[in-house]
Amino acid sequence: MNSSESLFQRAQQLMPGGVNSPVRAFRSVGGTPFFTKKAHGAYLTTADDRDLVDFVCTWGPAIHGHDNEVIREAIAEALNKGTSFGTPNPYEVTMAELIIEMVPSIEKVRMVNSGTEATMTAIRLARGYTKRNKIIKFEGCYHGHVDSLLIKAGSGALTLGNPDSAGIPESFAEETIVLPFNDLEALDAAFSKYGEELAGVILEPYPANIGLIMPKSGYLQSLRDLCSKHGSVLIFDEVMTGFRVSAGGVQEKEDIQPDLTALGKIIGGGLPVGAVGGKTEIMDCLAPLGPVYQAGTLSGNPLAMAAGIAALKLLKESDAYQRLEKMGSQVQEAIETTLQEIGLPAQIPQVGSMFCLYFSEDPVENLQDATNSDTDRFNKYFHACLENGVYIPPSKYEGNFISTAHEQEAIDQACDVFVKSLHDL
Ligand code: KE4
Repeated sequence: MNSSESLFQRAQQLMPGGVNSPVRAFRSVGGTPFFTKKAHGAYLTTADDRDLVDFVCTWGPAIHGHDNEVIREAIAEALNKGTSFGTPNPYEVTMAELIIEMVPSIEKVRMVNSGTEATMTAIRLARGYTKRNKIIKFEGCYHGHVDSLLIKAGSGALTLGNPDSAGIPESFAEETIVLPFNDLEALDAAFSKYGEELAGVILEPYPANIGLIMPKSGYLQSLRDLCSKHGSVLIFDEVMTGFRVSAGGVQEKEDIQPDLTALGKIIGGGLPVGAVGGKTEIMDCLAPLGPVYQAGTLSGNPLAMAAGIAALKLLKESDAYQRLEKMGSQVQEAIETTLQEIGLPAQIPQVGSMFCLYFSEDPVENLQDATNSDTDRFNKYFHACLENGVYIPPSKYEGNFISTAHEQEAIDQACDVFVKSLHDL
């Protein structure tokens, strides 16, 4: 009675779409979503007692795999002292010190409870600090379900075909300018037209809610220069890429200093968390110091802080990124070789432990290219992988994640399945 099928039947009577987050519903790939009853290392165990190699990693947080012993013990130790105090606590100080040490541009940080809260706060800070209203975002970038950012958004919004959510007043949308990513002309034109009205620009520096798209050479630097020239706040949404592509995120890899950074996922070790950080002069606009209000009952709660501190220390003290890059390259090469063998046109961008697969003849450089990639073929590939014991994200617009726990058995097993699934297409 507790099969995924029966659980989903019950769930659909109780929760909209039977889920607590839309992308989990398998609406674009079709079929009934499996329920997970436990997870360990690189594997999920479903309610139907199937063990699956997991390339979703709970959408990014599980960079050390599931049920990591060090993180579990850190949570257990914190749990012995209580769950939430609603007062400052020592864990928050340690977490703030770690984030400031590891992320190049962050001088001060505010903990929140989700990536959405982090980007929402960053937008409000940019507007409060500059006393301007307009924001630039990019087609397909997803920054959580923030009213002024759910416009031509990616991830689940795109998967379900409603990148512009209902319920957002025109007056909000008018303050958001949406540009194609990687298009320097469009960027120049927007700054020429709106320059002094622009409070800020927010982007995923490596957009991974439309698959995985790399910025063209010089694009991020041009964006940095334009923001500096016009006094607009440059916001890197590194909720996904932070601590994922390197210890200091994209901003460390590309040596670009944003003014504000949104973080989440990995810094909670699997518990609810987000953070916004950046230049002191901007961050000090936040209450109780400044006029930009922001608050949260469970912000900085000791359990999420303890889990996140353990996760970050594991990254800091190990050669995790070299190991993750090695596995990412192994997957990329296995798929690339197979695509050439069978003459199947597809693109497989990969950076470190992030990759995706577009069934597209041409390189994918923006939302339009990603949308044009073959959805039916992706969906067949998704189900072939799942039938063979590998769970990749249930949407062509989502990125895949590898954890250090995938070494070496799970990654070898998965590569065999990827190759077989491509041959079966
Ligand atoms: P949360 O509010 O879901 O913690 O974070 C929102 C967010 C912000 N910025 C970026 C770059 C993100 O990728 C996300 C959330 N990512 C999606 C997956 N692409 C979360 C999965 C889901 O929505 O269920």
